[in-house]
Amino acid sequence: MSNLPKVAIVMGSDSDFPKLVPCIQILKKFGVQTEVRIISAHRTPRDAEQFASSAAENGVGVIIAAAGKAAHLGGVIAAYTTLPVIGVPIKSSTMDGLDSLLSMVQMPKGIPVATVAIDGADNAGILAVQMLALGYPELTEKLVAFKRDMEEGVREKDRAIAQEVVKL
Ligand code: RP5
Repeated sequence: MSNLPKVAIVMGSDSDFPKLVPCIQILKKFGVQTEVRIISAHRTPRDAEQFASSAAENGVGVIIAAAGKAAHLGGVIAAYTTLPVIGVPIKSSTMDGLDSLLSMVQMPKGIPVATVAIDGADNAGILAVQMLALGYPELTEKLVAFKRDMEEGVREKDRAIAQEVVKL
């Protein structure tokens, strides 16, 4: 999968990083290369423009943008690229992340940001793999195996809970 595009993970602040670890782990599990950056839409807006407008030519296939509070990072990045942008609203100290969620999900028409759940970094990683898989069948095979493992995990829990109920 040497020519597989990278997934860029951009966060507004280093304080967002712990929430993004599951996303990086998922992408690694699928063998997808990542580029992880801290770029702020309001503190380093020129870097946001520079990064987004050159991402495609730098081998990026999907961009994941994570930010909290007035979370316009995904929207600003999406304005400067035709690559798909997935937004991860980060739960900040106030409003439980609803502020971040609405800032991302309520993008005006023309500039979509495919927003996952508040702190839903793992789903952002899976969605990015699904997007790349459209052009890379080897990723589809891995996604099929991933879903099969998940199914097996739930069935195992189903069997285990039946044992617990018997003991009641
Ligand atoms: C946003 O503001 C960042 O994405 C972060 O979630 C939030 C707080 O940033 P810091 O004040 O911790 O740098 O831009």
